[in-house]
Amino acid sequence: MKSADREFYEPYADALDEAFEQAFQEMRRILDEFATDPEERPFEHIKSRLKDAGSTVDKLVRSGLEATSENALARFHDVIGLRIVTHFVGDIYAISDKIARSGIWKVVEERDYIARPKPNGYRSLHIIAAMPFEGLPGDEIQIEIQLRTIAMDCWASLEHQLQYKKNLIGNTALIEEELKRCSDEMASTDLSMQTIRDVIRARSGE
Ligand code: 0O2
Repeated sequence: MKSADREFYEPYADALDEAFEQAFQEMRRILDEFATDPEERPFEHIKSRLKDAGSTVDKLVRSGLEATSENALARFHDVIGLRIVTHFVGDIYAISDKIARSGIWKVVEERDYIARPKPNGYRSLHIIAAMPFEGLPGDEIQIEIQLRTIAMDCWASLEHQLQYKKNLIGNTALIEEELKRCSDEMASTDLSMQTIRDVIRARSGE
């Protein structure tokens, strides 16, 4: 953890560091249950991040809360974030099932932005999961797990890049429309790729 973040998250910084590591290892364990052969894995990569002090303080202020680490850890579910990027849409739901049955995490909420994309075209499955952890407020930590395909991740990453640049120009309606169109086209490709995989699996008797 960077020193500015450590300063903000005290007196919970050590416990948070441990919880962060434990959450990541637990997710690796769940994912390894699918297959040890990298070729057979249902995911492309996994990323983890601890929300930095600056964004956490901004969010606390926006939420009308006092900017303390206790408030952040007790009220927010995204201080620890995990992102799993899969090859196919079906893998997202297979992994989310395993998470729900892991016994370690209790699923608090599921936000399915694949079944119901955000109006701007954002797609992902978000799971808010609670993990017991002594030494943190309430002796637990809530984590945001984002699951998305490579195509959804590609769109989100490009849209994020364009977000602040877009604000430099006037009429953004056309750009927003185009971003939404790109997202819909990528979702359509995701569906086709899933169908191709299902056909291959059925024919090869998998
Ligand atoms: P970062 O750095 O990725 O963490 P909340 O988190 O509860 O305050 P909200 O709107 O209730 O906010 O949560 P939501 O939208 O379910 O999830 C927020 C996170 O999802 C964001 O985190 C992004 O990672 C991602 N996300 C949501 N909408 C979009 C979008 O339109 N475009 C892109 N590129 N990502 C999105 P942060 O905190 O913004 O950033």
